Amino acid sequence: YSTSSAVDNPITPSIKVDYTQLLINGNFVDSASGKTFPTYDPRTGDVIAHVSEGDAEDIDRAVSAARKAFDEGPWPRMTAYERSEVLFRFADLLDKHTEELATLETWDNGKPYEQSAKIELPMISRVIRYYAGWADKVHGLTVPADGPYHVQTINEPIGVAGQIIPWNFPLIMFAWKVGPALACGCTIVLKSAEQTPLSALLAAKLLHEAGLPPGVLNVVSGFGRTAGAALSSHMAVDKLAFTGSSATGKIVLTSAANSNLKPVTLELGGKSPFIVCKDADVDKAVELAHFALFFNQGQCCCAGSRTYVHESVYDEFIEKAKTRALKRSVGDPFKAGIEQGPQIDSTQFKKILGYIKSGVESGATLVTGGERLGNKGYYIQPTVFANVKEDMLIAQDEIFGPVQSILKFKDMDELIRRANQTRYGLAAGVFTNDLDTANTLTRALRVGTVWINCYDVFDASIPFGGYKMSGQGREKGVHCLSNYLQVKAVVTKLKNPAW
Ligand code: TXE
Repeated sequence: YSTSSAVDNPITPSIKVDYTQLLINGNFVDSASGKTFPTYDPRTGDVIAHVSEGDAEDIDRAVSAARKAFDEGPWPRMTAYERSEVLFRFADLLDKHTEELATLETWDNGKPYEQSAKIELPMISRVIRYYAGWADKVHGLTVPADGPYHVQTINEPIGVAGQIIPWNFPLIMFAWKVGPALACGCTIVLKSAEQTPLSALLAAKLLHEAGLPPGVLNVVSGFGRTAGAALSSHMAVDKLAFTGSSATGKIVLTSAANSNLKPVTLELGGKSPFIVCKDADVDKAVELAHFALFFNQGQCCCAGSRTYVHESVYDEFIEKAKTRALKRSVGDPFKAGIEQGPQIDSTQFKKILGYIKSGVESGATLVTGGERLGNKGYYIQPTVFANVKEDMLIAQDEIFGPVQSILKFKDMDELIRRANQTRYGLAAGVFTNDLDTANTLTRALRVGTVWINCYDVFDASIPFGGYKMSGQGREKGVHCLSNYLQVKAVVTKLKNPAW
């Protein structure tokens, strides 16, 4: 690997952390208990800052603020255009503060700074602008019902939205959740992930600077079992949106049902196939398959984590995948040219090393990697396994790390059966120039997104979500709006039906 010596000599970030308290009703406040928790730098395991730790009482305070801001306004009663103006101003502020936001994101999460600043921040302001544009285009229908009635539908905001987000893309998850909810006129209590609480606080501060009234967005940092559980079971929350593991997805769905039956959208784990067909240009396929798996340290719900390669190009592919993994530049994410930083924390780090061990023990061939890198922090060598079979744990479970599992296939029917042989159904990649192969696979794969000759294309307008245990509902695009709306039918009797 072209590792950087900076793995053991981390660069000091150029900013200081300004916001560590909870954001409730437009003010930064301590948690009711006064407790704080540390957030760590994944490059070293050192503490970056102590952050206010919200639990049930703080969620209660935040929900009351959001409830009042919804029930008494002004947010849901402002004109849709006024709401869109706030979001447009917020997007401008995101652009203006890119350096600060990207620095916090990299510091707290470990992802390469160039990725935070040049890929993610522009995506984030783009998503906000996309939903800003929708605010005044959410409208109902006129319905041609039988009888002497004039019938219309009105789309109304659903109310107070509870939103629980993970640590792998803290700001992107913030934008995907907050953008559509605000455009629809909802108010929000957002719980960030305990590993990465920092960037959401700064983003929420900027949203207030853009003109968001107090109480419309409340941000509570804290843990899942306390703050997250209190939010998902709260009786005054009207809707819950969750992104995280399938195991926790089941828990939040259950507590939503057991409390007030609030509707839930879930964006959960995946084990997505990336399929390299026999006609593929092997060099290009290797590069795309590498990106599909290793991007963001492999910590993507839609990572192409089962690389299926046709037997006719399999040996060549393995050799080249190895060469590419060896070339991957791993090091301090603040250094220029770094492709891979550390994993998020020691739990994930140990989980990934455990899966690598299990891969070796179950008989897969370790082609390269397999060890930690450096002596500090949570860096892992880019790892490639060949001869992987579906019944191995590494082909079934979400590893969420830089571990590529390569499987060999022969014919299409067999491939389709095997690619669908998973409890997940988030995404798939297909690499081919054959139209019929691409169309057949697109129709046969039970997944929410098929990327053909591309991967991880996340335009704001494209719906994203999973089949099977990868989730329920869709985010982004027009499809996400319905998550935050209620439909009211209005039936008016006509005195003179002739008109
Ligand atoms: O996830 P959790 P974790 C997968 C990935 C990873 C594994 C575990 O495989 O290795 O999940 O990661 C909150 N009630 N993904 O433990 O627990 C929690 O505080 C309410 C895939 O981080 O799902 C955090 O805010 N909330 C994924 C959020 O849920 C609870 C991204 C996610 O944490 C809660 C992240 C509870 N009882 C991990 N328990 C993706 N789809 O992209 C936890 N939380």
